[in-house]
Amino acid sequence: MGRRILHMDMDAFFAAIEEKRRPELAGKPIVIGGRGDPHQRGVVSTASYAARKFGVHSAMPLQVAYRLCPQCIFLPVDYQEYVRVSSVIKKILREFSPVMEDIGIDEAFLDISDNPESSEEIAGKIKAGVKEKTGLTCSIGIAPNKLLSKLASDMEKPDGLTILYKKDIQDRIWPLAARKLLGVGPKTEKALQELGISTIGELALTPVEKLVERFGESHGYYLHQAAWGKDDSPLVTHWEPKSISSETTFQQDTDDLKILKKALGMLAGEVGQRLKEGNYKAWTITLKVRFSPFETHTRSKTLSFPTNAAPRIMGVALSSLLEFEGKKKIRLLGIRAERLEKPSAP
Ligand code: TTP
Ligand code: MG
Repeated sequence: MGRRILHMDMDAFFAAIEEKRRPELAGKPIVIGGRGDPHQRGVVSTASYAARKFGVHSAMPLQVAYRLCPQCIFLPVDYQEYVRVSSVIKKILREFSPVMEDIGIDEAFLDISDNPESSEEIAGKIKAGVKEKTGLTCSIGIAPNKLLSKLASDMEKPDGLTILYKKDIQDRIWPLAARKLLGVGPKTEKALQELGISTIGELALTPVEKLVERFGESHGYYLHQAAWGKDDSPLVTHWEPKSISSETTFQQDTDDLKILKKALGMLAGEVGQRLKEGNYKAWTITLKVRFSPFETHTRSKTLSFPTNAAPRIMGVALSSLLEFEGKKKIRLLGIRAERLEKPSAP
């Protein structure tokens, strides 16, 4: 049957979770961002569809959102809860294929090529499972590759299901704005507009030489291929971490060295343990210190040989801590192991 890639993206994710746990908010214009106070600094994480009607959108300053929609309900970000819901959803997806690329808190690609059920059946079961376990709706796109499936999941939001085949490219993809393509950000969009290109169809019909001249070999060629719906990139199912870290916030801000040392010891133990589990050693140990209320500093030290030993991590972090002149009380401590390497087996 060929390759079948499914892309799932939750609808108004953070806002939908808040609506679900506070039924009195259902259908109301709600905005999630920062500490939930539109008079403080911070940006909009997301807005419910009712709030989007007022022009409120992600990444907009909260104060601007308030000007557009003073009657909107502003709520703080509860990241912990959203991560919990996210993992419930990812677990449901994995029941339909072991090959999943996790690309964000509320979206993922799933390779369903080897699943014997029809695309409609799989999508229907995923939607029902997500609804049952979380009460939320998602939008799903299914297509022969990642590029098209991501476009598809966005086409009938919210609670959408779009199945695209190669033959649909001219009718359904070409009318879309070029910026909808993966890899076309604001900069590329502007450059395309200068070339008189605003839709994916116009991009497809532009000679590839012209694109290569403007964007260079690799990006120019990519844009041409993408506009024709071509993409054979594999799902990335395993990421090597760039760093391993752990942090802790004190119940009460403190400058008591005994308490601080104990916390560092625990953090170093945890980071060391996780390094060992992944068979990593780290060249750089970074200490993070937050003084009350929001003043954060980091201090990195690079070692002469890499380590995953908790006592050594603790020693480096402690020497960094002692470099801070002890005056202010500390709210949070963190240790991050960076520049990881996998020592080859002996
Ligand atoms: P999106 O999937 O981009 O948005 P959404 O799920 O809120 O709405 P849609 O129905 O259009 O998919 O992002 C998922 C979550 O990620 C979103 O609920 C909040 C968070 N987020 C931010 O914190 N900042 C941002 O700039 C964006 C785009 C998202
Ligand atoms: Mg979403």
